[in-house]
Amino acid sequence: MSKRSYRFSHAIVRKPSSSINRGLRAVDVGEPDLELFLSHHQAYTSALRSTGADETVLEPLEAFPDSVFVEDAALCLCEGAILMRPGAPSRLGETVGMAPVLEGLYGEVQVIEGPGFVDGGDILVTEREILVGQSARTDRAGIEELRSLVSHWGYDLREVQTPQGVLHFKTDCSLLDEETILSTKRLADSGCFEGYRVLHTAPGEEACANAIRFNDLVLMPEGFPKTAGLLMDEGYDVRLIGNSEAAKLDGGMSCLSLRFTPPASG
Ligand code: CIR
Repeated sequence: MSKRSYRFSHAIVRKPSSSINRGLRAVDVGEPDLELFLSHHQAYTSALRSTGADETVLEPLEAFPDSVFVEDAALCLCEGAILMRPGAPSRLGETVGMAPVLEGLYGEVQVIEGPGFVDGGDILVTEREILVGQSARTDRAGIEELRSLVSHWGYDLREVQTPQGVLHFKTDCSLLDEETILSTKRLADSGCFEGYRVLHTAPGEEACANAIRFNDLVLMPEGFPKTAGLLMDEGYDVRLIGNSEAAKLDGGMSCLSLRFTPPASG
């Protein structure tokens, strides 16, 4: 098996900007501290780089307070990249800054043109399929447009439901390897992971479901010892990354990067 769903040669990240205090959030639990966010971001990018991956670090975009969450602007597969159409009006323009970066790595880039919307955070790519959660940000029209693009590359796309009140599908789950998903119980109970091995986040630790498998590492947010212990016991090489400031804006590990292996010709 190729392990293309978690073995990557590249990552793209964008530094948080000083406008981060205007970032979107479901519940206001206080302003994110830029200095602390930057130091967490540095720990995150070093962990990705430590696996041998090439990293593109983009400069902050003041006009887009949520642009540090680069994952929502694109879907990057081995065969090609697709610019998303983010469902929050304040984030729609983030794809403009991402287009030239992806064109540099992939050559031609596909685009979700609309009228539908898709946020990258609602897309979970596994070894066998692409799951896309309908959510407040991702609608059926967007999912259908995405389906038609990825089907040209031979991918099966399965529409699933992001739980009510949860920002993105991947807020509640992560891929750990070709057969294993880390998920909150509330999401797994929907039955969407039938056929996969599911590890549940520990009760009360639902906020750490958004982890990432990146090459040999699993990056997960600091402060969730029971779930971290479970993953270590299962043999995963876990790196704990401070996430308190991104969490104030409903962000976790996956949101902070695009992870992929572009075609050699890109
Ligand atoms: C937003 O509401 O769009 C940002 N504050 C958080 C985005 C998190 N992204 C993700 O889960 N992929």
